Amino acid sequence: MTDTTTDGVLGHRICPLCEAGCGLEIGRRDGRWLIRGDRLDPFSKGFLCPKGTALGALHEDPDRLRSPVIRRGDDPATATWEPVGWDEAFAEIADRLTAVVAAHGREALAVYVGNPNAHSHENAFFLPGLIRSLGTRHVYSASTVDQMPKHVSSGLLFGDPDAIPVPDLDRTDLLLMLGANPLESNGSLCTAPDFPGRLDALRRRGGRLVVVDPRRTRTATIADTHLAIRPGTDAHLLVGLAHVLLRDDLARPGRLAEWCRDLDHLPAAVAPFTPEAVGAVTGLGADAVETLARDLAAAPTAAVYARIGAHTTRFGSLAAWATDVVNVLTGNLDRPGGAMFTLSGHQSRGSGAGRGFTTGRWTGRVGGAPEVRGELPVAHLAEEILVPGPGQVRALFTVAGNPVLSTPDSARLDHALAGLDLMVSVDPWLNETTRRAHVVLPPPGPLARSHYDIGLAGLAVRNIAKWSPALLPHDGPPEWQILARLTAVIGGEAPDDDGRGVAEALVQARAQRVATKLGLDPAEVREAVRGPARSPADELLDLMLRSGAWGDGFGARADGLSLARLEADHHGLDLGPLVPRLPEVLRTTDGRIDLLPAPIRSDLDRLADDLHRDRAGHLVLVGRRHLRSNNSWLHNVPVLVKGRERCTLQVHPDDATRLGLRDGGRALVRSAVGQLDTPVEVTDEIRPGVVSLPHGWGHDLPGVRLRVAGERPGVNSNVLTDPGSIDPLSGTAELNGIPVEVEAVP
Ligand SMILES: Nc1nc2c(c(=O)[nH]1)N[C@H]1C(S)=C(S)[C@@H](COP(=O)(O)OP(=O)(O)OC[C@H]3O[C@@H](n4cnc5c(=O)[nH]c(N)nc54)[C@H](O)[C@@H]3O)O[C@H]1N2
Ligand SMILES: Nc1nc2c(c(=O)[nH]1)N[C@H]1C(S)=C(S)[C@@H](COP(=O)(O)OP(=O)(O)OC[C@H]3O[C@@H](n4cnc5c(=O)[nH]c(N)nc54)[C@H](O)[C@@H]3O)O[C@H]1N2
Ligand code: SF4
Ligand SMILES: [Mo]
Repeated sequence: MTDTTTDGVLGHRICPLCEAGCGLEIGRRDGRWLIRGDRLDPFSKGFLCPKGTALGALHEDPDRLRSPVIRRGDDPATATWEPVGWDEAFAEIADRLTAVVAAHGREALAVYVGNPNAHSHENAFFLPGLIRSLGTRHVYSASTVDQMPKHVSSGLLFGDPDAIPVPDLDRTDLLLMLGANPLESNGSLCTAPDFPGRLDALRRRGGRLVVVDPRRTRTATIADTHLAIRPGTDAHLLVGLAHVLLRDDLARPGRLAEWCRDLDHLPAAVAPFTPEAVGAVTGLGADAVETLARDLAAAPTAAVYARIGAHTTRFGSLAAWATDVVNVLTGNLDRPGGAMFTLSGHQSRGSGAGRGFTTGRWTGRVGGAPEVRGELPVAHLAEEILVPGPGQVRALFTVAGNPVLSTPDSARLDHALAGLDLMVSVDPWLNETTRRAHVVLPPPGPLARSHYDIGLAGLAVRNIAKWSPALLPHDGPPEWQILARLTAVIGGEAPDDDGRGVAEALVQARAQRVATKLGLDPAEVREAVRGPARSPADELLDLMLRSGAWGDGFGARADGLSLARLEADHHGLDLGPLVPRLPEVLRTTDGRIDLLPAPIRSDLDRLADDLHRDRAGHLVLVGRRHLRSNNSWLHNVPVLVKGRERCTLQVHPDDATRLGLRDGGRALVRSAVGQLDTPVEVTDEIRPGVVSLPHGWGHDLPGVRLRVAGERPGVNSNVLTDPGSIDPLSGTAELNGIPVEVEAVP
């Protein structure tokens, strides 16, 4: 660990903020942070964005909590926060938890885990145990306001919800991108540092980019074709593309055919989705649909890629499914230049078959939504807290989440949180959500933890392995230990239990599995990953690396991968371009791709009905992202919020004229569940009939301790999202395409 008072390079750190995971070189000069892209990172090659350069400021944010706090007082406006020691914080949690469980049982406990967990191997390893220890079905996460439709589609198609094909950006000839704006977001479910540079390279080598987005985004501006689709109709469009490919005998699945079940039933299933019907509902016209299908069929290689705008809609799972069906029909699934399965350093090859994927093993108490991957829709959390009866939520644990800004009908959720008997938040800030907690447990800042992107390296456009060490020391416990201590307390251990027993049990259990897989002695495997200053999270990572597809197999392959190799080289390793993985990657029971799984088949009827729904006259709301934001939690860093107001309602000039709105004026936006008063930005970058607000704003709730964010709070767009409108297969909320009414505020 390093001294921050002298000038020079402190070391290298993988940026934990977005999915790109850029390598950063972090140093000090004249008492200031100097953060550059790491040119020796073989994957990000020196790229970074303004958020990465602000990592030092984020770490030093004076509002970031340095010790646990306990809330004294119920009204957030007047409550005070008492800094306490860790033992005292856990004692408070244990007392309240004992009371809740005694009175209401474990079904009254709930957990919500947010987005930054996906960027932490500590949390990835320790959260499952914490969730198990709760012994509840009330498990919620940001996945049901995000990528759950893709897990469902991959689960149904390939038998593995984590087998998500990524577009082979660096080799494709045609990229069809729907509902994504990587020039702001840097990509999602497609780990690709310098996404902009990779798109530029695609075009320079003669490839084409087609962007489908109701807004002329920065990404749309560099595209060859921009199709300004009507929100919520990507599934219709994609199924329409499948229709044309099949109708005109353009489908060339090639070697994929032998692995696919139900290829011959597809034409009937997609029959209603004629170019005429789809052209009308999407607003793109039949010719655009026909042309796009032909272009996909004609391209030497092509990849269809869909994200937030296509997934967080009422037909999110169908859109996710149809994406890969088109990739199959054009023969592009699992081939270079198409959509491929990553095999990064920590991943293992499969056996080609498995237990398959099911949902609905239980259903939600209110709303009746099916369980998906052990989770219920976060859109239903407020009602689960508010509606009395057996199983009513009385205690909530949040880990790295801000659902009061990020999930539907958030004003109601905020109100619901106020009535809990216990709320514990593992979070570094007192924000809109954590201000409702009784106890807040802060993890170390971003520069004081080691990093390996377990989830996101597995979605990279090259096979990679990158680990970076903690650069700065930290006074309190690391986050793995906070989670382990919570697990222990929830499991009935004494509040001063240090969590090391929980951690050791995890390491031993994994060592046992690895030993069984490799035919080794469990005790020797466990000892082999021990390091003098290694955390249990890093030991668990080493177990994965050494037993994975690239691993040294604990001595079996001299040049194989281990954490020691990554510890010796903080720039990371490039393991080469993606390689075909069929059929090994499949985990369906019969080892085939299930092209028309039953849940999809019946949901297609709902989609067909929607082709003819009357949409006239309705304004709809969509979201957007900005390069300098990261969901709700970077608005307290001065360099990231300076400049023009960003939380504005974008309106097309035609709509503005009709509604009497003017640029810089204000509008009242109403949905089925809420209303907002927001500044207006008139711009022809948006499709007529569509308005857009970014999410993650609204920092002016009483009791929020974010001094910089509070100066320009913006409004919370999720006050408008309707928890009653979800994608039924995945439980994912409709965040895009929400019907609204807009009027001028005089
Ligand atoms: N309307 C609308 N709503 C959306 C979206 C949209 O496009 N439109 N997008 C959705 C998407 S894709 C997502 S992922 C969700 C995000 O939803 P959430 O995950 O609920 O929200 P975030 O804003 O990411 O909040 C992250 C929280 O983690 C805390 N945090 C930061 N670093 C750490 C850490 O190292 N450890 C811990 N324990 N905590 C940390 C922050 O202080 C913050 O409280 O929002 C969703 N909501
Ligand atoms: N700078 C920055 N980067 C981020 C984040 C951030 O908040 N800020 N968040 C991170 C997270 S958690 C995620 S999940 C990713 C998300 O990354 P992306 O998926 O790229 O998300 P967005 O940038 O919101 O782009 C979604 C686009 O969908 C469009 N859209 C809205 N409705 C529809 C529709 O019905 N159909 C179609 N085709 N398009 C539609 C919107 O206009 C918008 O341009 O970004 C990550 N990176
Ligand atoms: S693109 Fe993402 S990972 Fe790279 S520096 Fe910016 S925030 Fe960090
Ligand atoms: Mo996300």
